Amino acid sequence: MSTKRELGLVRTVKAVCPHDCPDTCGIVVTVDQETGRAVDLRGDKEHPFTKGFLCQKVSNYLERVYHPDRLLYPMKRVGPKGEGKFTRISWDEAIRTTAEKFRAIAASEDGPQAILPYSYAGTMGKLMYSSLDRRFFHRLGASLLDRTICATAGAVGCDVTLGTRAATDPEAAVNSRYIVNWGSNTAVTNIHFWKIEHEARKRGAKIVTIDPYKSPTAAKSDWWIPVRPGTDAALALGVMHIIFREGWQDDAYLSDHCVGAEQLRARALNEYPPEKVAYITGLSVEEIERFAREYARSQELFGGPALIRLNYGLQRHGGGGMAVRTIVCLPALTGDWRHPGAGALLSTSKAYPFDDNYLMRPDLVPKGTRTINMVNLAEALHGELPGPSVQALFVYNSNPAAVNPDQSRVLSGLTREDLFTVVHDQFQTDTADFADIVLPATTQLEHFDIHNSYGHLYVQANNPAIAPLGEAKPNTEVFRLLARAMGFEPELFEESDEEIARRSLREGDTPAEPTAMTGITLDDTKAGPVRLNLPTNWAPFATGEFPTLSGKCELYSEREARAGRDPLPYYAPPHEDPQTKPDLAAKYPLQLLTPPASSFLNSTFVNVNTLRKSAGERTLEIHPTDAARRNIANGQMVRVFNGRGRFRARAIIAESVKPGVVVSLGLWWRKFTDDGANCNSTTSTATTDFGGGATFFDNLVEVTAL
Ligand SMILES: Nc1nc2c(c(=O)[nH]1)N[C@H]1C(S)=C(S)[C@@H](COP(=O)(O)OP(=O)(O)OC[C@H]3O[C@@H](n4cnc5c(=O)[nH]c(N)nc54)[C@H](O)[C@@H]3O)O[C@H]1N2
Ligand SMILES: Nc1nc2c(c(=O)[nH]1)N[C@H]1C(S)=C(S)[C@@H](COP(=O)(O)OP(=O)(O)OC[C@H]3O[C@@H](n4cnc5c(=O)[nH]c(N)nc54)[C@H](O)[C@@H]3O)O[C@H]1N2
Ligand SMILES: [Mo]
Repeated sequence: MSTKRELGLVRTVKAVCPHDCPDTCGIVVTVDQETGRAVDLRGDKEHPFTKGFLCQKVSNYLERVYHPDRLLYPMKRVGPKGEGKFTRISWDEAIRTTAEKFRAIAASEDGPQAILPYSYAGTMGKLMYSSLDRRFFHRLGASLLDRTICATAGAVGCDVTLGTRAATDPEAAVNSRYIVNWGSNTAVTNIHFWKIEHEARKRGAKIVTIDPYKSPTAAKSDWWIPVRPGTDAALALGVMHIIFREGWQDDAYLSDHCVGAEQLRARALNEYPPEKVAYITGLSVEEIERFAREYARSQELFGGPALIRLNYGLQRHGGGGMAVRTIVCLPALTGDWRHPGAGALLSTSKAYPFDDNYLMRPDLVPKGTRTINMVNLAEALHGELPGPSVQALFVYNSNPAAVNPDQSRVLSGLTREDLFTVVHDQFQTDTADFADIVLPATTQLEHFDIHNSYGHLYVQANNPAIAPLGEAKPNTEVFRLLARAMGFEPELFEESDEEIARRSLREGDTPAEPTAMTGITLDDTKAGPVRLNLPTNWAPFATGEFPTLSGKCELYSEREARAGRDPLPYYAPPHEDPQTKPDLAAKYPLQLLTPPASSFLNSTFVNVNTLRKSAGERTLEIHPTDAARRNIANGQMVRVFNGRGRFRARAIIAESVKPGVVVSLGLWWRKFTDDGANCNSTTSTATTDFGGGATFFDNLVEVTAL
């Protein structure tokens, strides 16, 4: 290869990792000019944030791109639903069949709302995630999908307190001296930020992890705080109690930039004494007192401000939205928002002013169109939601047969003979097995896209490196073809992907007030990552300026009060809480957490042999006391079950969990299991208090030896 390189027979292309991860890595792909094949893929050393290193999954990306199981042409079903028997058809037939079906449903009594698009974040590119697809379904008048499966509980929770997502400049976090990974497996799910935490540690920072599970992050931290699942709001309120009791609060920040400090103080002091918080959270009073002291006094004790790296684990419980709303009050009490890289960091995605209205055209949605919460796919497919029953499902960027809660009911819904299902994917996923029509999708190496990030502040274009494999097509092209077949207005769909990207950047606009993207052109981003127009050491709330109604940090929320809800933070127990649901816990006493395995990205990569081997097999980590009570030996196969379903796993007896908690790392494909189920056979479709989010980790089960 080096000779080819010397002879100028290879070229390099700047690409972007499209997967659902905060890091949004810069990638360099080397392509053999003679064969057109990508021969090397590595991290872009010139990327200021991701700095040339990739995770294990994407280091092996060419194995995924050139996988022998790539879908290469459209197919239609020939066997029973779910069996996965298909025969090749032309694109023309696939598009025609789909358009005919959509037209017939739209013209029927049920109307177009009987059609449900189903997508999530298989790719996070602005074009492939949400552009012509949305325009198409909006124009069609299909049911709207509320994309709640991951981030909405915390997003709405943050909004209540801050008016936006909790954000700070991730690169400035090296300045923090007390870093709390709160429900965040940073070492696995956000590896470039973990590197920054270590940079801070070299400068004297202490790293703490609050997690019921001794995750790789907890194991490598200076202190693991094993909170009981779903009780983080109580812990945060206990910390507030101690801060107010000791007078450690930043009174100037509270009075200048916050509303409701007095009310919050009264709530925390009266209702969340450490003894009560210890009972709820399963922590000792000493642990709570020590954490509050270290966190609130990090300047004196560690020489700098504190940062909470807040992530998704704590959101996946009944009270997940309120937990986030509560935790993001803390930096106002301590005044940590004053300092760059301190405060709290959930997601930087809102820092990017892409023109989403232009991309998705919500104005095309017919008035009165219903919205279906994606977490309730099981209910939607069984006709249990208001409005017409779902007769057609179009799945792309997602694998609901594996990732959705209540798996067995999702599968029985997908098995309905009268349901017309189209799946557009790169692989024959568990969901594709239930399709009537399967469409082959390009990978990121084969199409163009433009990206924001939810973990850094750079805009990046993904330049295509290779030609599409087989007859694979990008999402945008599929919806162009469908729009043509439906006879929809060409001006909505006949725009090139690059043109859409330019318009989404608002290229050429000269707004009265420049934005974080003014002046950033597509051509700049094609050459490499471009930082948003934000100051170095960006600290959005250093001098208040919260984008709430009051313009302040809303410790007390007038908006919540007007909506008839509690205007102050409080602890809401999980739906399936052993403390408050003793009857349920008598049958299913263990709280099951099913976070993703590090070698997989949710259900993506499970079919890549190197990564599946690295993940090993399905396991269940269980505390020695809980194992002994059930006569479970280390390494023995167990059944994990509740009223919704069951799956098998190999027991690992370990103190990585406290008694009462079990962990099974997630999202296997059914076809790679011996029982045709994954952990989502046990999870429920109950939703979070804010944002209608999924409650994957709010899940009581029992375990027996097999
Ligand atoms: N390698 C890899 N990286 C990923 C992903 C992946 O699948 N694999 N997924 C990507 C996606 S889509 C997302 S959303 C992010 C998720 O990023 P994270 O939120 O970091 O990931 P999780 O592992 O879901 O949850 C983090 C931790 O929360 C803990 N947890 C569970 N319940 C509670 C609780 O009640 N309180 C507290 N304090 N902690 C709790 C879990 O045990 C887990 O260790 O990661 C992204 N990055
Ligand atoms: N029990 C449990 N369940 C969970 C979670 C958990 O921690 N525990 N995590 C939850 C979270 S955080 C999330 S974000 C969701 C994720 O749910 P999904 O977004 O469904 O994620 P993936 O499993 O990664 O599936 C994405 C699919 O998109 C396909 N794809 C990739 N690129 C393209 C493209 O360009 N075009 C098309 N058409 N398809 C493409 C991939 O091949 C893959 O099959 O899962 C949730 N489910
Ligand atoms: Mo996610």
